Amino acid sequence: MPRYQNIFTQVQLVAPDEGGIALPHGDEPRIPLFSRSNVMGRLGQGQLGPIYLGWSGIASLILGFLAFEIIGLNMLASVNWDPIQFVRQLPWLALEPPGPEYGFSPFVPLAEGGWWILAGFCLTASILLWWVRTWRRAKALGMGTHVAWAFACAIWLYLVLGFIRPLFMGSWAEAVPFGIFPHLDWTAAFSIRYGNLFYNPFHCLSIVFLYGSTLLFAMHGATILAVGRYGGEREIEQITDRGTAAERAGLFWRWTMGFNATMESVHRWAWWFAVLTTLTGGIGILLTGTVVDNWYLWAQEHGYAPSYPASGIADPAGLGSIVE
Ligand code: 07D
Repeated sequence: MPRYQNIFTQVQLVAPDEGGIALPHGDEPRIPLFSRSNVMGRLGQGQLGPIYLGWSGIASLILGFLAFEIIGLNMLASVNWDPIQFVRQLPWLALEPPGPEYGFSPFVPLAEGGWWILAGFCLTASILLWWVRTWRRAKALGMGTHVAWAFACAIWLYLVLGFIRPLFMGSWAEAVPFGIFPHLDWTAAFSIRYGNLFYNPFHCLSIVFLYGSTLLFAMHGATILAVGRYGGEREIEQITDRGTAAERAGLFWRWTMGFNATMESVHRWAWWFAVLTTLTGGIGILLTGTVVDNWYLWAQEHGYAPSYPASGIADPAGLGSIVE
C-alpha cells in the first residue's frame, strides 16, 4: 500500500529524472546534468541537477572567480610566491584597501590598494549578478521574490561596509580588508576606534535579530520535527484541519508560552528577523564615524551608559575631550 513518506522513514524516492517546468521561449537553457546521490538524499533531495546557468549566473561565477584569484595571488605575492608559506600563513594573509592618503580616489597604484579596489569591484559585481539570478529564477518559477529581498538586505550591509561608508568618509582606508583574521581584526579595531560598538544601539538591534533568528529557527525546526510523526512537514495542507500536526504544534506553544505563531506566520517571523539583522546592522555601521564618532560618549550623553567620575584620560578617539 503506498504510504506517505516523511522525514523519519528514510525512504528515498527513485523516479525518472525531473527536469522542472518549461521555461518561457527564448529563456536561457538549463544545463541538463542529472545525477543521483543517496548521501545527498539523506540530507535533502537525492536528485542533483539540473543547474540553471543563464548569463547572469555565468558572469557572476567568472567575476567571483576573478575576485578570488586577485585576492589569492596578492596574498601569494605577499609571501614571495612561496606556496608553503602561503598555506601556513593563509589565515593571517590580507589584501588591504588603499591607505588614507588616497582618499576615495578610484586611481590608486595596484600594489597600494588598487588590487583591493579591483577585487572589490569584481566581488560586488559578482554578488549583484547572483542577486539578479535569485530574482529572475523566482519570477521564472512564478514564485514571490522574498529570497531576493532578504539577500538584498545582506548585500546592503556588505555595501555599507565596503563602499557606502568609505564613500561618506571620503576614504577607502575605512573599508574592510580581505583576509580571514585581518577582517576580524578590522572589526575589533573599528569597534575600539569608534568608542565600543556595544554602545551602538543599531549593533544591539542587529544582535537581537541575529540571536532571535537562531532562536526562532531552533523553535520552528524543533516543532516541525516534534510533529513529524503526524506529517508536520506538510504544513500548508494542515493549516485548516483539526487534530493535525499543525494544531498540536500550535497548542504546544500556546500551552507553554501562551501564544503561538501559525504554520504561515512563523515563516514571516523568521524572514523579518533575518532581514532586520543586516538592515539594522547596515544603519549602525553607516552612522559610525559619519554621525557618531564615539558610541560610548554618545551613550553617556543619552543616559544609556553610566558616567564615571572624571578620569583625566583623553578620549582615545583623539577628539581632545576628556572622558567625564
Ligand atoms: C557581513 C554582510 C553580508 C554578506 C554578504 C555576502 C562574500 C563571499 C567569497 C571571495 C553577516 C558576501 C559574500 C564575501 C566571498 C569569495 C570566494 C553579514 C554580512 C552579502 N557582535 N560587529 C555585527 C555580535 C562585537 C562589529 C553583526 C555579537 C564587538 C562590527 C551582528 C557580539 C566588536 C560589525 C554582530 C559582537 C564588534 C559588527 C553582523 C558579542 C569587535 C559589523 C550581522 C556577543 C569584535 C556588523 C552593526 C550579520 C554590523 C556586526 C554580533 C561583538 C564589531 C549582529 C553577538 C564589540 C564592526 N555584530 N562586534 O549578519 O552590522 O553579519 O554591525 O560580543 O559591521 Mg558585532
